Amino acid sequence: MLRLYDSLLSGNCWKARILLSQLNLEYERITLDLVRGDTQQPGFETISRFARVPVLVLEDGHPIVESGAILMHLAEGTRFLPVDLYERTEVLSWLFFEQADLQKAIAFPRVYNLRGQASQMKDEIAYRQKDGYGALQKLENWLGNRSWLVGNSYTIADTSVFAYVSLAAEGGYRMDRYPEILRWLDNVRSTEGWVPLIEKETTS
Ligand SMILES: N[C@@H](CCC(=O)N[C@@H](CS)C(=O)NCC(=O)O)C(=O)O
Repeated sequence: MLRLYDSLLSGNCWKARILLSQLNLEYERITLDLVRGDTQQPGFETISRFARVPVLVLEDGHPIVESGAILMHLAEGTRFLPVDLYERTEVLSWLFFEQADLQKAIAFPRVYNLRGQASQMKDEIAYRQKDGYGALQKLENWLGNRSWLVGNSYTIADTSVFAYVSLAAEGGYRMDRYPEILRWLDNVRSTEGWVPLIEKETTS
């Protein structure tokens, strides 16, 4: 069975869980505690060479690190990754843009807020947000009247960019500035098999 090493609040790990759910794939979930330092434990680097989550371990034992690589691997041959070379390349463009321009710009302020370090880290937060607002405006402009980032259907470009952008308010970002982004976030939330960051326990 597939095995996913993740952590509870990580947007990068959430991307993998959304796609695994949308593909209806069963997997074993091992949730690490980052604050306790689980990724730094001896031996974990044999699973994750970068000592980070997410890691997807395939049925043959090969580990895949980096959320974008996990999405690419899982989406191959499915409707979530186009066959057309130009559209596949466009998907990659969004995966790279997300990592370079959006992910840290949102994740760092969010982590400082969640850990109650906002006032201590206010200069760092302002620096990150300056970059983040620039990237969000580019995303807003692109979305214009589009429903999806690439072509006419939902792809892993949307999954990838969705995760942190949907968490940006937790990083102190004023998301009411971006009506097109808010509309597109709802589109992604409406896709079949989408799962929230934290799945509530069901009571029956
Ligand atoms: N570029 C990586 C980033 C992964 C990453 O930053 N993971 C964080 C959690 S979101 C982590 O594991 N940090 C290690 C730690 O805090 O100990 C990806 O997209 O998978």
